[in-house]
Amino acid sequence: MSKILITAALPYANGAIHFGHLAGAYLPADCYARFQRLMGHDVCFICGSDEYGVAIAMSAELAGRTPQEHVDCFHAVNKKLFQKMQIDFDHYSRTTWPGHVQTTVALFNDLLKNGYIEERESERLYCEQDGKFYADRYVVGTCPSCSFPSARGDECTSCGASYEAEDLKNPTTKIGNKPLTLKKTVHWYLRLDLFKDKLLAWLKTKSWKPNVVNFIKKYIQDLRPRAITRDMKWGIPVPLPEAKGKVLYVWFDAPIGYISATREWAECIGEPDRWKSYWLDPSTKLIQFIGKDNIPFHAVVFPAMLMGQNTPYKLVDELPANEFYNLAGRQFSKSDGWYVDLDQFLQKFSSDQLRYTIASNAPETQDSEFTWKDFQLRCNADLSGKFGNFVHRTLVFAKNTCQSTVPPMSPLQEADQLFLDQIKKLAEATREAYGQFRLRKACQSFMELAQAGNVYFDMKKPWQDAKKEEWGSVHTTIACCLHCIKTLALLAYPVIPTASASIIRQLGLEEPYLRRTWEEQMAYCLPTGHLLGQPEPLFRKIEDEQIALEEASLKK
Ligand code: B3M
Ligand code: ZN
Repeated sequence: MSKILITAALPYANGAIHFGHLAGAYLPADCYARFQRLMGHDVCFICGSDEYGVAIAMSAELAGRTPQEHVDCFHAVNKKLFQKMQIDFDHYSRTTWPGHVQTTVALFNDLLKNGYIEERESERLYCEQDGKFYADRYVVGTCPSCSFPSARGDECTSCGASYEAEDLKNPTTKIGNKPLTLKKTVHWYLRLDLFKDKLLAWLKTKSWKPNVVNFIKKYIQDLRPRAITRDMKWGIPVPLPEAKGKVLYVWFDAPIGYISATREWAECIGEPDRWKSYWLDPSTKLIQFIGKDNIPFHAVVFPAMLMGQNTPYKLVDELPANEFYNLAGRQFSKSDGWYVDLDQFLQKFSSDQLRYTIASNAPETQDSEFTWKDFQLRCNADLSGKFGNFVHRTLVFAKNTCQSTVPPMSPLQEADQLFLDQIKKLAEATREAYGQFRLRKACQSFMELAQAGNVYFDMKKPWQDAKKEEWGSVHTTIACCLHCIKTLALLAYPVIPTASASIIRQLGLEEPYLRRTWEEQMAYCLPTGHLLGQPEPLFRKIEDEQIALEEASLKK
């Protein structure tokens, strides 16, 4: 048994999570956590809200709330949405819980003592009218590369260039359009440049996905000291007497949130030191699920921060970063109305239907997208047509023809043996795929097994054998199908846990059965004569009219 610490990127408490977030990090992380628990490992699955930063302070201001009210609201919203999606964190923390300050300050102090944080004077944008500095996204101006007149303070939405707010021409405040001028101020910089060799040597030991590795290689060539403080109120105060009015940059404290969240989890379960058994034990596997836009911070900046500590924290072992999941050709955007509200969606469709749709088309090696048609197809053709159909027809047949009991499985004909072999083979393929972060492949394999079940059922025609009263053959067929269903419940559990639990009930097994390991469940045979539960359909079919309505409301 190994210890596996799984994290998923901390979402900003600045809006409700959408399908894109789920596909990028949370669903793959949850499926992986469920899978590794089945493998019998000691899994801790950690996440939480990212609650500081300019973007949040600004949205709060625009919404007429204090930043704390703002994050309280969206922390609760997202926590609920994760629950509804069956994303089963061991702990969902938040970076405004008081313990997070302690951990962040400790890491800052070590970096400072060890010479990795340095004070530097620079010119920053200042508003004479307000008597204060403005940072990043609080600023708008003319893009230094393409002259687009309303470019953001961190990047240009027109040409995609990224730069410092100080590089903008004619900079003004985003709220109120007040002019800004350059004024000297002091900030603290993380000397990323000092970690270049250590980072390169460490990265050599990793065999991450090509998209991740290529990105990092380029990024590391140009490592410069990076300001980790900001002139603003919302954030963790820089723990130095001479830094009054300055807070830590959100990307400095947010990844530390993984550690403090694990600490909070340990406190909650009444074993306050337990977090150390994950973060400070070199044998722990640390797996961090993120979207591709978060790669540099997880592959370079955070590891560098940890390398600069006197405490030997775990560095990330696996970084399964996904590409983007779009909505019908374009990125999800609430402000443009190009958006499907997750909460409303879950009032009409099941979390399993969405989980399967995303997992079977996850953006693992390239961007992928949600479309209503594709959603309908995956739900109707795969979930209902193959998976649900096979489970239901078998259980209904067993109820009507075998008095709802498990019949004896013999004598085996060649076709039966081939089917049992196929079950084993596809179970192994599914297991391998989950272990390699290949959710698409895992879905494909268990769906292939469901379809193999239908083909076997059709070929054996147990209804004909029953008419002929060839009970030996009827019983063997149904026993093999029930064995397949029991296996399907296991293979599909990481992706569609609600359906799996339902199959287990319908098979007349008790809920704790699902807590057995993969190996135990594979080895388990439904005993002859075992009483089955009541069959009921697993998935609802989605009608064309409903899809047409959804498509129309999206286009509006
Ligand atoms: N909140 C960015 C994002 O949600 C950021 C991730 C933090 S992970 C430490 O994409
Ligand atoms: Zn531009």
